[in-house]
Amino acid sequence: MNPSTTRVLALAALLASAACAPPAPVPSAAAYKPRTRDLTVTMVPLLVKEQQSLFPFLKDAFAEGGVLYGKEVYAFSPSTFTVVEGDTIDFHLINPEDDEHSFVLPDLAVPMPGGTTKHVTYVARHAGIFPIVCSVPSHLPMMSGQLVVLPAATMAGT
Ligand SMILES: [Cu+2]
Repeated sequence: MNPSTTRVLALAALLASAACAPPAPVPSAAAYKPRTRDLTVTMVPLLVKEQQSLFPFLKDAFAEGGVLYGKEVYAFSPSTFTVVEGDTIDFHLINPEDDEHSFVLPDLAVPMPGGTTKHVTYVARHAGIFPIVCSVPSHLPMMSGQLVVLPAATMAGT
């Protein structure tokens, strides 16, 4: 093999290896920057004793042996919140009626007497799905919700 042929083969081998080489690393997307999110939550009655004249079926439901005996149905509106790990949540809580409620998350318990509004700050430190409940026994298990905290790594570049 003459020197010129050797050089051509070496060059071809070099080009072939370059073509099969893994692509250059793409710079990773910018890390997620935690945000502050304003969330307003209103505590609302859905099926409560005051409605028995409006919905006659409630008399049986609330009576002893009825499907809602010892209970009333209230809700957080909205009841599911989605944020990202590291976000700060400014909860604006509103209880417009005369019944007492509470807003309970891991590491947070806010009593909500009737006719009150409260502003509380909560940092979503860990990814996961966390229950939100009202701790008044007659409101459980219906008055509940979820805080969904997405992993920050999945939100890079957003
Ligand atoms: Cu409640």
